[in-house]
Amino acid sequence: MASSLDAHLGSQCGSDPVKRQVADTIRNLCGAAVKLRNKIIAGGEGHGQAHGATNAGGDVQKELDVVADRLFMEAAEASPLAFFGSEEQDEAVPLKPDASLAMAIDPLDGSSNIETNVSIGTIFSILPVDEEHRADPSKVFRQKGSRQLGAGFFIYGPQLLLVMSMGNGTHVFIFSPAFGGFVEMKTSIAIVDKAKEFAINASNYRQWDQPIRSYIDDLLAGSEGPRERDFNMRWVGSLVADCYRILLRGGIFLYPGDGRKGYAKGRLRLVYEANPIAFCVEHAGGRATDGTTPILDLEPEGLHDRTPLVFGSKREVERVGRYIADPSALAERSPLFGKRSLFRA
Ligand code: AFP
Repeated sequence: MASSLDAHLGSQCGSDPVKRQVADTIRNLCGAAVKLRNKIIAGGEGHGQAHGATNAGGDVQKELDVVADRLFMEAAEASPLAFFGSEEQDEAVPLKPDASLAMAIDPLDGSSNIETNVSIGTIFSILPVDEEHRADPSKVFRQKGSRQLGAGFFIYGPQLLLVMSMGNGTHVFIFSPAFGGFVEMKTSIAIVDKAKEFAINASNYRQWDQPIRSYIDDLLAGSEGPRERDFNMRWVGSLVADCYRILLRGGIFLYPGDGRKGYAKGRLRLVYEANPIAFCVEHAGGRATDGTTPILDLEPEGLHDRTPLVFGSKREVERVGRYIADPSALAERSPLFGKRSLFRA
């Protein structure tokens, strides 16, 4: 019989008091996720409608964004957290002054997909709080992702799933109404090294820098191009769903910076999107970078900082880094590259 999330969390913590607090926080998040899932299943005309406000990042808030933010804020208030930072709120909210954890969250990722009944999710990142953060709270969410103590995401899709890591493998749990909680579905996921699929919003092609265009051109050229094999493309447009697919069957996801106003560092948020995704991907043996630098090594400038994001199968992510860092070396490497320009106009 599959073991419960509770048993798994217990095995991850031992007698470590901080890990126990991380586990308690994740338990509370699960309660909020089940409530949100029930609201999504119940439907409602208004869920996908604009709420009439924009969030800190300038995105139009949907009714369900606001519901999700309230549910996860309540879960945060019940948890051993000193600070709560949400995509839907301008500033970090102080909670229990003496607590030793902080949490950043995207309460509803993929909200532009709500009315189309496509998978959506919640992404969370749990960080330590030290004396320096109490002295200057503006530093709490400027910690590198490598300092995360736990991170993961829920997917509200055909199944309610939790993908999470506390730094010891990446694991998947499914909500079982019959059991009344989450049970283990996959332990210690290992992302395959060789990618067959790529995910990118190709409508931005003309806005990308040349190395990204060249990389995608070479994937599209398939067996007739320098890669000498065909690739498939999948793009859900919900980061959680694209990430879960890549965890299960490999591939690469790219949201690079582009030439649109405000998109120099892409669309995705470092603290509550890229960092937790990178934590789960790296602990599953994959890679996550901003093109060249590991995501988990980046120092956020603030809660709502953006970053280009490339993640997935290790070899493929590293290859993108070579296109960016030294395209001339790639042009010399393959005889096929020699016959054609790497940077086509
Ligand atoms: P929304 O939550 O506003 O729908 O944004 C979803 C998201 O942050 C992420 O889940 C997708 O990968 C990405 O945006 C898609 O953005 P574009 O459709 O603008 O390329």
